[in-house]
Amino acid sequence: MLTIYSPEHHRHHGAAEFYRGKLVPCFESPERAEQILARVKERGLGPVRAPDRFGRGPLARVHSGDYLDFLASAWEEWQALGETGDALPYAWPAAGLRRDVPPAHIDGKLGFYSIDAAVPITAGTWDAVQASADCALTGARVVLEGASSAFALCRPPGHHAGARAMGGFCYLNNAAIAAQAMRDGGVERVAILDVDYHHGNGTQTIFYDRADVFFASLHGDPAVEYPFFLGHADETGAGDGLGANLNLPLPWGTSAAEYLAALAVALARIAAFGAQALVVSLGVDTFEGDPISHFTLGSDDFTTLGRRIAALGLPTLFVMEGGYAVGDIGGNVVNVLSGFEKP
Ligand code: 6XA
Ligand code: ZN
Repeated sequence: MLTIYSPEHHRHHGAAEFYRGKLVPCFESPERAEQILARVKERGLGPVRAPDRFGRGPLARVHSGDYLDFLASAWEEWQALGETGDALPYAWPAAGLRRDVPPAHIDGKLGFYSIDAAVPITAGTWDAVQASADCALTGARVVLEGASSAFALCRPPGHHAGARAMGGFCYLNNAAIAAQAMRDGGVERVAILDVDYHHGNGTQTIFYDRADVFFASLHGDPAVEYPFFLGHADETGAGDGLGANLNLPLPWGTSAAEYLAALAVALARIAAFGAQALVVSLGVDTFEGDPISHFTLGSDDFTTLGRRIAALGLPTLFVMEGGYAVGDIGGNVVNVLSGFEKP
């Protein structure tokens, strides 16, 4: 399987995120991508190539123009304040406040365009997130050209980013951008399967009222888990998209057997939808050793996960999302991908 990787990800390296009352070192680190790349090479998964450049066009198919402008200029506006650290939001237009008047000051913009404070913006963030989206778009192109699968080693991740909001380490929604590119490339029905531990709130909202992109997610129950405010089982789509959204929230402590049973439900729905191509939001923070998550999958279970996904028989693009057990992340990711290739 081809891996698409860009070293530009190093240009995004947040110092800290706000978590449980403290600024803590970012769980989402450059080392994650390097560990995955090292295991991809060591285990001979296949060739590794750099992404093509796609520019703003395919990003704007998913994200609003004002949001892209914000991301492009945020660092410069932040620097104009004379600050030396990363830009981080601290005030949000929550219930009762106005969203109809976009703020002019960068502090206001940071909150206006985010859902939380786990999104540091550094000098190289905009370049890194564009390269990350280019990895996903290159993967979509390769699959459109006939490859049976590809792995976009995206960093930063994307599934929490909505059309107009960053959040949870995510800035551009790589999986959504790739799925939209597949649609624009002529695939009539695309499914996105999100196996990250966290609900892909951004991806869900982007496609919520659409019948052409099916979204299925297995994740920690939002009653007790980030992102808390989306991802419940009764969210089934709206308008034309009614029935094209499937959430399978699972409790803390979910075992591999329970997880794989839920996966079977998601795969059956994707098959019934008649998907012609699949995008997998591949997070491995379902791992038992993950420092911020509460499922108990072992490394071998990721091979099974890959095999089960392969049984759908669809052209498949894997897009990297979360996973923070840095010593195991690469092995777990390659287990999924090699399980997919050798079912
Ligand atoms: C914010 C937690 C963000 C979760 C990131 C993640 N404190 N998403 O792994 O998939
Ligand atoms: Zn996650």
